Amino acid sequence: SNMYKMWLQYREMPNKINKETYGEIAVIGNSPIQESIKEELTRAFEQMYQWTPVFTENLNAQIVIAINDKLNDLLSKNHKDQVEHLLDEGYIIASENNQVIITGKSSVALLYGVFHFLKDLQIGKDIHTLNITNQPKNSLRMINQWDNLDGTIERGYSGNSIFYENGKIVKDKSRIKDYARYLASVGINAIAINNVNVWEEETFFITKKYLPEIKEIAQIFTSYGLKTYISINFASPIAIGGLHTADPMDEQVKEWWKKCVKEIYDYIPNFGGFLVKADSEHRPGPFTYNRDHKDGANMLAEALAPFGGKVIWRCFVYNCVQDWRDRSTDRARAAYDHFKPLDGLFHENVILQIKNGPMDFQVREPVSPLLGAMHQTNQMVEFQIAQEYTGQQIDLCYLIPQWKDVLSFDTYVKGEGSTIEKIVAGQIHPYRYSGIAAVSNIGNDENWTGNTLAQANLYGYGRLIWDPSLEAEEIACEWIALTFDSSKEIKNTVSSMLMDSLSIYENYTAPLGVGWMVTPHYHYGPNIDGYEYSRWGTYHFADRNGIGVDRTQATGTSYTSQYNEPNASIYEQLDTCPDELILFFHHVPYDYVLHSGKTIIQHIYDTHFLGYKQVEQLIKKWAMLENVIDVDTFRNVEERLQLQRANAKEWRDQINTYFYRKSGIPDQQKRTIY
Ligand code: BDP
Repeated sequence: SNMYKMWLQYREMPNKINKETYGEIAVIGNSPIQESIKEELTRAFEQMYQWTPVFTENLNAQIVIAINDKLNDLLSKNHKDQVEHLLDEGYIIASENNQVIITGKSSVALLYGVFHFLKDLQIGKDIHTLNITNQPKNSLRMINQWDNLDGTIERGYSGNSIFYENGKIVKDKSRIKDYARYLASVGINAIAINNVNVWEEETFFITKKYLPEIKEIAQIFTSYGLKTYISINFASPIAIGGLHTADPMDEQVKEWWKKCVKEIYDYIPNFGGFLVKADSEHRPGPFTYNRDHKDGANMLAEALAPFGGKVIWRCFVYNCVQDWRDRSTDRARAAYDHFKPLDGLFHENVILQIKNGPMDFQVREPVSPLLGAMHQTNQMVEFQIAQEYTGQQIDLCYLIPQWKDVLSFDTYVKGEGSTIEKIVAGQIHPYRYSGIAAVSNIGNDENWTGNTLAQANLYGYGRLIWDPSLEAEEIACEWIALTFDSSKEIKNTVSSMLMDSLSIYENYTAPLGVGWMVTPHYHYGPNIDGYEYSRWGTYHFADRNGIGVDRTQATGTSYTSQYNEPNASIYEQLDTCPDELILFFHHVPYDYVLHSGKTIIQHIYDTHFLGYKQVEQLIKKWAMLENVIDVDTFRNVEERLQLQRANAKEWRDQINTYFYRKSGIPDQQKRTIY
């Protein structure tokens, strides 16, 4: 169905480009990437124009796709200079003497150029007037699959894995190939193919038992410009190597990893490297041996370095068995406390992967203070496209605005203007490698993402990390135009739904940055005290007098001191702390008055009544599209919106009644609170 094709619909175009003129396309070179280019052009032209292009090596063709040094003198001086200045992945699309020339310095640049070209044709641009120069702002643009070999997906909300089923790697890899196409079309260039939690059998991924098949997967991704990474089990030397220790300083352990890595590269010569979750949520790591994270990461880095491989080491390290009675442990502090002291001690092929916030992908969190705090250690930020805490691809929640907020946050680590965007692009500190990673939201549902509108998050992720200066709305409109068509009605309605969705979700869920209040383990739907007395370190501390976590230096956990000035003081002081984060940083009475002029309690009531109403409005808006959008998509979203409504109602009623009972303060507007 249409939903399967996501944003590569290649709908039939009314304004055909004709076969007589454009029927022959020159694609120079025959690497696997050039083969992908030909396949994609064939698919697109057959569907959009109903004819099949013929491929040639003749540079006189009307469309020429070739690396710049294969172009002879086709390019004007001006364009030649432009290409010279491009990064390896950058491309230009030039209209010269009635020819369309797509070029760059590498095959993958051509692939990106071709996807851009096809996108422009699909949205109706005139083929004669294309003149584009484009290149990515971030060098590592990565996707993390949290897929397990048994076919389940950790935090997967759209069916099962497209990579694995019943303890095996899938035989038919055609869907993996389609996934590679989608990812490449938005510029993703790296993928970790298994869950960061590496259970028993997945530990063997780095051995002969699985490498022949992983090699096949890697080849598919290679032909679309993506490097393959594997998540590893830090205790592998014990679990599968027959050693009695996984101590990173042990010579035998080091040797074991070197051999292991060598074997991987025998199978996969352009293997990306390892993604590692160590000493995190009960996963093994260097702490067991009284070593620290640099010891663990560097040991792996040494094994990978001779082959150009990288270690992506996650910083999601915290005490997950802490006690709410012990106010000296604050989960928010953990990543910075663990890693900041190690700055400068990691090898240059190690990159630290840091979640965007200090907690865990909540609808609202401050930006992690660790980002940018390490001047001599490569860093990348981690987002979550899968909506674990933001509606699980049932509720509508377009996340690009949230990520834009993160990227534009000014850390002041090197004075004003030290934004996250510049830090992860390697413009503030001289990082050797850096970039952005995110947890994928796809599964084997027909439409890939459960809620079809959640496709916008995957599309938007790729577009945003390629070029963080794009606006969230611009990305939404682009996605809509490609996925549906360019009718004004669809565009206006769907883009307004997407653009409003994050704040709607925030309105009916946990208030003012406090986070959580979700059903334990599943993380969907409200359970206000679900985690309150548990050991995961995720508390709201609501009592009869007030709510929020005191993270100030003056009276709290001192988390605020992990920020540079002026941020530290802004968060520390009640009167400057932004409303939307007040409960993340402060414990305040219910009648505390926000900058908005409302008390905390009235804000809670108002946003929760409003959030539910807004979901009803989403339903009405969507209903207007019944006759203009394809039936499958229409029903899919309609169904999800009904579930969202039920969810919003649960949240509204539970939150409002809970805080009414705790505070004893009635709603000024006298609405019914159950
Ligand atoms: C949390 C998830 C958990 C992941 C963990 C992680 O609840 O399933 O394993 O993050 O990122 O968000 O490692």
